[in-house]
Order: sequence, then structure tokens, then C-alpha cells
Amino acid sequence: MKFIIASDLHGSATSAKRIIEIANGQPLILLGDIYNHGPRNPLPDGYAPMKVAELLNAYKGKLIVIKGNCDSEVDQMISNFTFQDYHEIVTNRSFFFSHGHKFNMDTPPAHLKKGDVCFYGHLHYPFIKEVNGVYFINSGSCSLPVNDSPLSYIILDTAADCITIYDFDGNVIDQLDFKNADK
Ligand SMILES: [Mn+2]
Repeated sequence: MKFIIASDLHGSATSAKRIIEIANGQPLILLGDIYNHGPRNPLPDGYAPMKVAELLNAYKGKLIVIKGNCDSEVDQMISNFTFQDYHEIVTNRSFFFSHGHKFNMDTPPAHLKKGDVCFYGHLHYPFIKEVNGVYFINSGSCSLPVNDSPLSYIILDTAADCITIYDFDGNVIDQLDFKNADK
């Protein structure tokens, strides 16, 4: 099964529309910071939180949304999906999803073991890192990237046991293919 993973829309209707096109009916996991631009950020391209809500509400039944540090209580009122603190998918390994301001490389979820994967956003730049056999994968941001990174997202292919970070033009930024990992 394939999951599209993206984060930190921050109210960009342009990016919401694009990521929904990319997901194309497949499950979409959003790692938080959905509607609000956030006091530390500039306004993203196409800033229109109600339009983002409309687009996401229409992607019914295929959406998993994590709560970020910019997501407020009132955001739930315009959404027909639930903001979750975290989400976990377990196959032969555990894939843990959160925004990243609480669980990250420095403070990982205690239950994760060697070979498990911890996904997050929050930092607005993408990476794949490994600490003590646990993988930490950041999707970057699909509206306000920093550190010269492009707009980015991830495809998690659980059947192929492969995780790929792409930019919005479809170029591969980084990849973790467990079939080829010498772990
Ligand atoms: Mn953010």
C-alpha cells in the first residue's frame, strides 16, 4: 500500500490542491500545521485557510491528519476529519507519525526499536537520518520550505518497504529502500 506524506501546509490552498492531485485518491497523511501561517512565518503562496479546509474535507476517508503546534482548537470546527496527536502503522516494522515538536530525533517515542521509522515535519526541510537503528524521516514542508529546500513530500510504499522523498516536480530528493539497506 502506498501512503503520501506531507506536512506544514500553513494555509496554502495552492499547495493543498497540488498535494491532493499528487495523492490522486491514495491515502494522504498530513503531519500538522494545516491552516494557520504561524506567527514566525511569512504568508505562503495562495494563503486561504477556508479553501484548504474545503479541499481537505472533500478528500473524505483517505486522510489522516496530525495536530501541529500551529493548529488551534477552532480548526477542528471547520474540519470533517480529526486532528490526531500521532498515528502509527505497523507492518513488519512500525511507522510512527507526529508533527515533530514533541517526538523527534532528540526525543524519540520510547517504544520504537531498531528498523522502525519515525516521520515528522515541523522543521520545514527534508531529511533521512538514522540513530541507533531507528530512522527519522522529515517530509519537509509543502508550502514554506527553509534551508534552500524545495516544496517536498514523501511516498511510503509498505509493500515494497521503501520510502522516497520527492520535490513537487517529481525529482527524488532522498530514499530509504529497506531491501537494499545493509541493516
Ligand atoms: Mn510548521
